[in-house]
Amino acid sequence: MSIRIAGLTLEHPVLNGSGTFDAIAARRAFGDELGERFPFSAFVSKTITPEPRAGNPPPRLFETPSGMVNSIGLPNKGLAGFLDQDLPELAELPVPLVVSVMATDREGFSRLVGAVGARDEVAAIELNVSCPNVKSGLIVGEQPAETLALCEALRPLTAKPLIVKLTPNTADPAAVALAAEQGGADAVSLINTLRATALDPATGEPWLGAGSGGLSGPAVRPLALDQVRRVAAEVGVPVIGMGGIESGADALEFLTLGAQAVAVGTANFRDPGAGERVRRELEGLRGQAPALHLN
Ligand code: RRO
Repeated sequence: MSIRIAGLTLEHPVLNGSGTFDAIAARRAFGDELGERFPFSAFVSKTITPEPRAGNPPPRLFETPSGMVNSIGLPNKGLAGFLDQDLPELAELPVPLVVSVMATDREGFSRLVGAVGARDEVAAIELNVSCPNVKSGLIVGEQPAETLALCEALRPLTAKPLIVKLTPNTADPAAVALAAEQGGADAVSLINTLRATALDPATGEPWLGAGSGGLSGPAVRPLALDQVRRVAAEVGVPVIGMGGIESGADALEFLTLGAQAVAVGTANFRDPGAGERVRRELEGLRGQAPALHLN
């Protein structure tokens, strides 16, 4: 049974977290098979910026108990490169396309939303106001007033649904979510990664080339669940919940606490079939028990 979220019709509630599944590489590897059995009900792109970026210096990943710290730093082709090279390929996916965008100022965000929102191939735009790995990446999403002002500025630029990706690195995520809703967001998604540091055990120096990064994976799931619960209790717009989901049972917990959809992120790196498995397991569990909402 399909669901409607923020103007999107989704065949099931499992999406991918931005930047955790390379659909273009997967298409090359799996060909038509991927088209026939795409694991997610919508595809969320890796975040793009107005200009190309090389990303952060290596190393960019550190494995932790039950998690991972990343400091990728938003490598991407920039707006023009994305529209020319990636969009035609992503448009062939059999599910709605959500393009994630981020800029360091309002003008950059406006350029992105104007250009991406003008493309028929794009179903919705996710505003990434929560990247921990670039200077200024978190300034907007940590503060309700900044989030409100950004959403109010961008809302008139497109009729496409706007999803605001929230950070857990803030005292009151529900206040930021409410600000996004007030500014015209159609949905919120959370959580992005938790600001984190890892040291090289051999030297005691920072392991990551950029010095610090963002923690994801099962280690963050209880915190993500709590933030989703708090946000879903406050906002009227749909909530897309994520943070360490590895199974259908994990996904069901987010739905139980008020999320309308979920995203699989870090699990995709270890198992490209994780999304498909989570969806299957979730379907099985939902067949067994009545829906329960505890927010
Ligand atoms: O590219 C990254 O380093 C990155 C991004 Br844009 C983000 O939103 N969250 C994250 O953990 N890493």
